[in-house]
Amino acid sequence: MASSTDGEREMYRDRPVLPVAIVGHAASGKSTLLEALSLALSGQPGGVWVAGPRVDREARGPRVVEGLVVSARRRYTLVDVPGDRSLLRWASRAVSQCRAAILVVHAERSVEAQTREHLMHLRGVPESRLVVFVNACDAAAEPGWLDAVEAEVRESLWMCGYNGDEVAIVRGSALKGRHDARWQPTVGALAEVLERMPDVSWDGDAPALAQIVETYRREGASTVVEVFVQQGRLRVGERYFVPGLGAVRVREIQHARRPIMMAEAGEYVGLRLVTESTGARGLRRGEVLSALEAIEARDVITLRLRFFGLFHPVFRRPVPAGSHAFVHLGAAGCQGILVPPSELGELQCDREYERVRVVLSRPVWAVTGLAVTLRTGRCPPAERVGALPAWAGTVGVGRVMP
Ligand SMILES: Nc1nc2c(ncn2[C@@H]2O[C@H](COP(=O)(O)OP(=O)(O)OP(=O)(O)O)[C@@H](O)[C@H]2O)c(=O)[nH]1
Ligand SMILES: [Mg+2]
Repeated sequence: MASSTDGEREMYRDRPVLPVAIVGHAASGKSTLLEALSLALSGQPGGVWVAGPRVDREARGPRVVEGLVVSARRRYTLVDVPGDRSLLRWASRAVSQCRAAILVVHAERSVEAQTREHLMHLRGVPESRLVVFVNACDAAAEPGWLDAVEAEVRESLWMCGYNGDEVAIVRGSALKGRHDARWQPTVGALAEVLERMPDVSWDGDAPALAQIVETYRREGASTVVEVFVQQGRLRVGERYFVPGLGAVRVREIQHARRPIMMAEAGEYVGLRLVTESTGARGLRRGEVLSALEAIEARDVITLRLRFFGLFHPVFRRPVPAGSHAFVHLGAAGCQGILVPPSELGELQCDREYERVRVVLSRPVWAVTGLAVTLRTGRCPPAERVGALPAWAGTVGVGRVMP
């Protein structure tokens, strides 16, 4: 019954919510850790493994999935980010919403390419809400080797702009940590680090603002989407504005597959929306629902950019001013033209830049601090007649500046 479900949800809502991104190189054990950690957190007195991760993973290929688990002291949304380099854009989505992160490093392979790339992406998550899990220690028995791995991890933390000595590092095994009595305490230790992380203060009383992170079925005027509530509250029956589209009305809200009447800041929820203007186009990933008509959609953004050439000798080719780019802004994707500071003709791929502008092909919601992935490649300057963008890959990450 809906009312008892609501009552159940209310019970957990007295605990603060924390979305945590689980990031790291491909096959480092992130998905395995999500399960082990969910078991550890929900195994505490008063803990509940509420839902997930969602099972539609195989159906839609590797993608971001979330699980909701309640511990003794808070509600965690554990966000599993796929590690493959071709899926780096998913990391911008997760990093834009999550206020804490677990970086998974495989004990046998130590720091790898996406370990550093994800770490660069995370900048903005404070040291106090970042923890490194050195996984698969069951397969790398030598303590001397693990000390070396830990040293390399700290060095990478420093390189990526963190105070490497202030970040907690936990050694353990996600695979064995699910049921093996010898390894369970290692996942327990990770759960303890999470429990000690400071709370995030969500602005629950601000006007509602939610970003669409996924769109699903469209049935006539009704569309099912997944959103992350950035601030305020969304309620069933209320109208919200989608810039460039018009008004939508919320018909249903689901949280962890349960119907609820209201969604709160910090939560991922499913919405059934009805578009009020006839003939309207579909809703797009990255668009926002807002209680106010005037929200910050920009067609020029300024970025603080960090190029991966800092670590990869592969990305040494400079990016000329006026290059085509593709930016992932949180969950949104948009084409644009790169405009470096006027004194620079091109951007070196092993640097960090403070004020790179991107002229976007359409207005996109881009609040200050939003995580960005930048794709360029064999990009001819845009003004050349007939020049078409040829995407070659992700070359850097950054954040939106004021
Ligand atoms: N020995 C050992 N193997 C592990 C451990 N954790 C994960 N694995 C194995 O490593 C492989 C990859 O694990 P996943 O959890 O799928 O890794 P992932 O990081 O989610 O991979 P992607 O999503 O592809 O980036 C699987 O075969 C796991 O069984 C561990 O603690 N010890
Ligand atoms: Mg995985």
